[in-house]
Amino acid sequence: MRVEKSFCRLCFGFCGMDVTIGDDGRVQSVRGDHANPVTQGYACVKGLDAPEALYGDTRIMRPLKRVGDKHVPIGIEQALDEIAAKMKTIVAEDGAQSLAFFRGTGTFGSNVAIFSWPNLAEAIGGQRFSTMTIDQSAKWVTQDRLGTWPAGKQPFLGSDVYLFAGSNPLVSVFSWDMPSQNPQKKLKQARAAGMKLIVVDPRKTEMAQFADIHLQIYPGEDAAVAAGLIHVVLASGWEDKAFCEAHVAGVEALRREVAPFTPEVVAQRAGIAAADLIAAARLFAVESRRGSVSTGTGVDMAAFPNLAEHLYQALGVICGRFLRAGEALPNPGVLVARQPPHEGAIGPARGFEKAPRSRVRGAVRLMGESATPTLAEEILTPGKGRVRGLLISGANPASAIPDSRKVVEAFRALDLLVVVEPFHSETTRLADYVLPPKFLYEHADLTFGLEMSNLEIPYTCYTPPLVDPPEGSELVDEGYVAWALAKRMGVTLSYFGVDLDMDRPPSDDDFLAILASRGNVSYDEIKRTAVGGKVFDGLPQVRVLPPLEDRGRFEVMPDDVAAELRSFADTRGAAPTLAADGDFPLRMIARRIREVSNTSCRTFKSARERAPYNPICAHPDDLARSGLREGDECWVVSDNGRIPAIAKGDATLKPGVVSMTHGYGWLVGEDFDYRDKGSSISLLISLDRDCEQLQAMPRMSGVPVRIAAR
Ligand SMILES: Nc1nc2c(c(=O)[nH]1)N[C@H]1C(S)=C(S)[C@@H](COP(=O)(O)OP(=O)(O)OC[C@H]3O[C@@H](n4cnc5c(=O)[nH]c(N)nc54)[C@H](O)[C@@H]3O)O[C@H]1N2
Ligand SMILES: Nc1nc2c(c(=O)[nH]1)N[C@H]1C(S)=C(S)[C@@H](COP(=O)(O)OP(=O)(O)OC[C@H]3O[C@@H](n4cnc5c(=O)[nH]c(N)nc54)[C@H](O)[C@@H]3O)O[C@H]1N2
Ligand code: SF4
Ligand SMILES: [Mo]
Repeated sequence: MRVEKSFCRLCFGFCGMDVTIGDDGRVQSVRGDHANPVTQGYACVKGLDAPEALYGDTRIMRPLKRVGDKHVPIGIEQALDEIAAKMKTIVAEDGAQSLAFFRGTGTFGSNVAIFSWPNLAEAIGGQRFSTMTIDQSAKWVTQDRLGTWPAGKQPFLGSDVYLFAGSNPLVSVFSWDMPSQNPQKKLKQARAAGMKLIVVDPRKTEMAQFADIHLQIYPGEDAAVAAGLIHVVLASGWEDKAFCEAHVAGVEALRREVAPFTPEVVAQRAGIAAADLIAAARLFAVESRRGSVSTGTGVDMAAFPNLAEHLYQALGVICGRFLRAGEALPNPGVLVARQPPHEGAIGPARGFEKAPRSRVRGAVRLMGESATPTLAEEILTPGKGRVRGLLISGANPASAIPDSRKVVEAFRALDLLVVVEPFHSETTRLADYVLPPKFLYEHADLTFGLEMSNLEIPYTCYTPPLVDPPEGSELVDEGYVAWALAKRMGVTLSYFGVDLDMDRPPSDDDFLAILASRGNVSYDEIKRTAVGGKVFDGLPQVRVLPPLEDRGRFEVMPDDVAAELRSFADTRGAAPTLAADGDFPLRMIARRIREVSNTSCRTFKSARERAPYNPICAHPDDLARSGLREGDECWVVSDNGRIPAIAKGDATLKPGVVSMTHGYGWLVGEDFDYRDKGSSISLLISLDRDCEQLQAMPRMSGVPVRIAAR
């Protein structure tokens, strides 16, 4: 028996782990590594269930091929030959755009997978899809319309205020702005150092428990809240005038357009007190000097996501909450050496206006990606460019994309469905080929993802592979799959701009060496010194340079955003809708829980014991109004379908708002026992109605529903 250091990759937390390996070469147990400098012993139930994840009976151990309605084992090279032959036929008949490559959150567990899959798509000329466009695509739209600041926002560490809207890092262990490794500890430290916290969320979440001001709004009213905050700031003269003068265009248009959003109007729409909105604006803009706005999925999944996201970020902009010339970046970068940026904005690129639109619904492409909400239609709509082949890595879109009835129908209509996936899932059930990868402690990796998001210190962690794949298995290296398909298609796979040698199969180590080659520390040194995690304190600081003469400007109120704000102002808002006793008087929001990650980890022992199904949570008064008691079996009904559930009272929810965890259920059309598998809230959401115009993002939060006795 031996104990080795590594890190968990089941979510973005990348918690440092002590892994106990038995004499049989299998992982016996894991526990949080207290010596890890950033995660300091933190680990959740999913991560601690690693032996179950690796050796449980839902893991796939050999490549599979569909024959009739059964999956049978197939050798990997044979599978790759057959897949490539089919891909070639599709390309020859209909062009490369008829092949789609989909990347999901599972690839966050492998740097090789997350970057090689889109590169395979690029090399072949296929369409790229990912979960970003059913998650936080509004962030990409906002960058494109507002502009960016290369030096970054004022970092979380050292700030005296932060506003979090629709983000609950204490459970999701994810934030774009707050270091979310061991999130409770990070938050408590910041609070102890004097940080004030404003939380905008329909539920009194784990995060809201720490808030100085909690704006408990109706879902879908973020645009009103953000417009109202801006209104108060501008009306009171609390904006950073020098910053606006130097770096912002459109402040007067912004002032004019948010004028209707007085505190009283916002209070009425969002169901909050006007005084709380004013207090939040004051706390953010004048009582604090440093700190910014951070949004999560709550904002970007509700109605008007592009508008809401734009306005929240614009609030940070008019208050000038960015790093300025002379200030040091929080992290000079270990795996990527940061170059000193100039103070100043890069004006809106509006790339989505230039990229060719999708042939269905005219949806825009963002960052070169097609919009996932249109994937089913791309498959089902006849014509040139129809998607006929779908190659998926680390995703379970048959369950995770809303309106799964339509998605499953589309997947059944494909000529080729390939899934790279360690576990049986709704999507593998439909696949022609399933290629199971090495997973978790079976492969080497780096904590690169942290450096790209919210890590504010020069930390990195390397793990070698700790255990061999289980005996008798045939598991693939994810990079090898991408390389081997590229080779068979006669194209060159690249990785971070480096063309791979197409005569010699690359190892994971080759990929990781390329990844680390742009860093401040050599890959060899990282491998030698950063097992278990290391903070590279000695790296020289990178400071922001003075502004350039011809710098760009943020655009806080371009015409299209103004038009959206006006049409938003015309909507009745959630509050009147809730008051009216319509068919669907309640608004459903998502609810992440520690036991599962989207559709993943449901089958682990921890989830089966602690959260085998997903109850519908409602304020006790709403339960009573629906004629239900705690534990009653019921239906949750929307205009798109109905699903079984069990009622659970929860006073942390705003009355009128209900919540249910996504990712549960089983393949559409199959019988299942709700108490054993839960049910899928995807079925309640429409891909056709209530979508954001540009990128077809469906309304996934604030979904109108009712609860009815069963
Ligand atoms: N345990 C676990 N961890 C996860 C995941 C998981 O499923 N389980 N998923 C991972 C993924 S893919 C992602 S993208 C991240 C997401 O990470 P987060 O964005 O932090 O996701 P949530 O924890 O769902 O927090 C969203 C919050 O938005 C609130 N909300 C809902 N509707 C609205 C609204 O209209 N307005 C506002 N202001 N708030 C609203 C919800 O009540 C909730 O508290 O988490 C990741 N981490
Ligand atoms: N109604 C509703 N729907 C939602 C959401 C919501 O809040 N409400 N959240 C949405 C969000 S934010 C997202 S990001 C999507 C997520 O959509 P998906 O990414 O499709 O869902 P996951 O369950 O995260 O799927 C990850 C898959 O990767 C597999 N996997 C794990 N590790 C590895 C690995 O190392 N390699 C490979 N190849 N595979 C691996 C897992 O077994 C799992 O099947 O769901 C979205 N769906
Ligand atoms: S799943 Fe849990 S243990 Fe693993 S990285 Fe995420 S928070 Fe950490
Ligand atoms: Mo996500």
